[in-house]
Amino acid sequence: MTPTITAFEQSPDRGKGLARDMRVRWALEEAGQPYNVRLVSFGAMKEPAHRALHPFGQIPTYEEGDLVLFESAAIVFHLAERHAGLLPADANARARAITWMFAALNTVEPPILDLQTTRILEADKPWYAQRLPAVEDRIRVRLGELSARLGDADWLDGAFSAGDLMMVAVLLRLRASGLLDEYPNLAAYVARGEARPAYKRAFAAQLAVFTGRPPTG
Ligand code: GTB
Repeated sequence: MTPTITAFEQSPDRGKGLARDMRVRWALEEAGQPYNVRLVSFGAMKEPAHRALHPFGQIPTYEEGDLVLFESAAIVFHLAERHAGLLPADANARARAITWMFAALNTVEPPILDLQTTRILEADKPWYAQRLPAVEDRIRVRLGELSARLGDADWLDGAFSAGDLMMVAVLLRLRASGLLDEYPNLAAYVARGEARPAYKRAFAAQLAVFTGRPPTG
C-alpha cells in the first residue's frame, strides 16, 4: 500500500528542504518507496481532521493503511525498520545507527533550534545582542565534538544510515548561519548527504510544491 505523508501547502522556507517532511521524503527515496503527499494549510493543520492524525497539529504525518504516525524521526525509523538501505543488518551496527538518530535529535538539534527561536522571536528584545553569541557558542561546542568524531570519515559509523540522514537534516538548518563552514569536515559531510540521489529527488519533489512546476531532478 502506498503511504501518504503530509507537507506544508506553503512552506515558509519556499521549498528549500528545511521543513520536516523532507526527512521523511528522503527516507522514502532511500528506501525506494513510492508515496503520496497531501498538502495542508496552516489553518487545516489545527482542524480536528488533521489533529486526529497529529495531536500537535503539525506536519509531517504518515498514513499507511490502518497505521498513522507523526514525528519525523519515528516515521524515518518505521521506514528504516521495514525497508533495506537505512539501517545495517548487523544488530550492534543497527543499534549504533539508531543512537546517531537520537544524538541528532536530542543532542545536536536543541541548540540549533534555540538559535532559530532566538533569531525569529527575540530579535527585537533588548537582550538579543548579548544572548546571540552564547547561543551560537553552544552550537559550536556540539559541532566541534561532532567534527572530532566524524574526522575524515564519510559517514558517522560505516555506511550511510538513518543516523546520517537525521544528522544531515539537522545540520542543514545551520546553513544560513555560516556556523557549519567553521567545520569543513561537517560542511563536506552535509554536502555528501545533499549529493545523494535520494536526497536530490526528495528535495526536487518538495521544491516543486512551492514552484508549482513538476520536479526536475
Ligand atoms: N518533532 C516534530 C517532528 O519532528 O515531526 C516537529 C514537527 C514540526 O515542527 N512541524 C512543523 C509544523 O508543522 C514543520 S517542520 N509547524 C506548524 C505548526 O506548528 O503550526 C519545522 C519547520 C518549519 C519551517 C521551516 N522553515 O521554513 O525553514 C523549517 C522547519
